[in-house]
Amino acid sequence: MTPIDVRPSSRRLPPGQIQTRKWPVLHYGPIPTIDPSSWRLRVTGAVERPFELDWATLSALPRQDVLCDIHCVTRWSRFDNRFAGVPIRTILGRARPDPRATFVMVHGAPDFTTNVPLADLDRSGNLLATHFGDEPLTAEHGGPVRLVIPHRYFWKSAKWLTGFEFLHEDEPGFWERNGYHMRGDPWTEERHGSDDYLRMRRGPRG
Ligand SMILES: Nc1nc2c(c(=O)[nH]1)N[C@H]1C(S)=C(S)[C@@H](COP(=O)(O)O)O[C@H]1N2
Ligand SMILES: [Mo]
Repeated sequence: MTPIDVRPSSRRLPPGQIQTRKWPVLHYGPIPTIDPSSWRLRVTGAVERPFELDWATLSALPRQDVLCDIHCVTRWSRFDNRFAGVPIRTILGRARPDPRATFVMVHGAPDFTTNVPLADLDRSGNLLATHFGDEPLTAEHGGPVRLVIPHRYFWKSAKWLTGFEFLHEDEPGFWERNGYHMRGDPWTEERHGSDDYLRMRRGPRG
C-alpha cells in the first residue's frame, strides 16, 4: 500500500526540538489494559449521526499507512515513523459534524482528554492508528487504538482512544487546563497557553 507521506520535504526539526532515535513513552497515570473485544469508540456531540464503533467494525474499514515525524512538547522529535490504521476522515464522514461543530474533544482511557480544532482533525495524514510499522501498537504506546495527528505536538495524539466529542466552542482538555497550548503547533512553538485565556476559561470559581 502506498503510504501518505506527511513529512516536510525540507526543514525537518521544529524550533527548540532535539532529534531522538528512541521512542520515549509519556503519559499521565497508569497504562490501561484494553482488550480489543471490549474496546469502543464513541462519537458524540454536535454531529448528525452519533455512533459507536467496535473493534470488528473498525478492523473491516479501509486502511491507510502514514509516514510522519512526531514532535513532543518535552522537546524530542522522532523522524520517519510509519503508522497504519483507519483515516480519521472515515470517522468524520460517518458522523457528519454539524456546520457549527468547529472543535473536538478527544477522549482517551483512563481519563484523558485533549482538544483540537476540527480543521486540525480533518486531514488526510491523521489516523486511528492500530499499528506501528508492521506490528500492532503496544499498550505503552496507546494500543489497541491511538490517535495520530502528526502536525501537532504529540500530546494531542491521544493514546487508548475512546471517543470524539464534537463541540461548538473550544474547551481545554487535560494538559490544556494544566497550562499547555489550545492548538499546539510545533513550528511556532505553541507549547504553553496564555495565562489570560486559562484564567478566563476557569471562570470566577477557579
Ligand atoms: N490517553 C492518554 N494519551 C496520551 C497521554 C496521556 O497521558 N493519556 N499523553 C500524551 C502525551 S503528553 C504524549 S507526549 C504522547 C506520548 O506518546 P508515546 O508514549 O507513544 O510517545 O501521548 C499523548 N497521549
Ligand atoms: Mo507530552
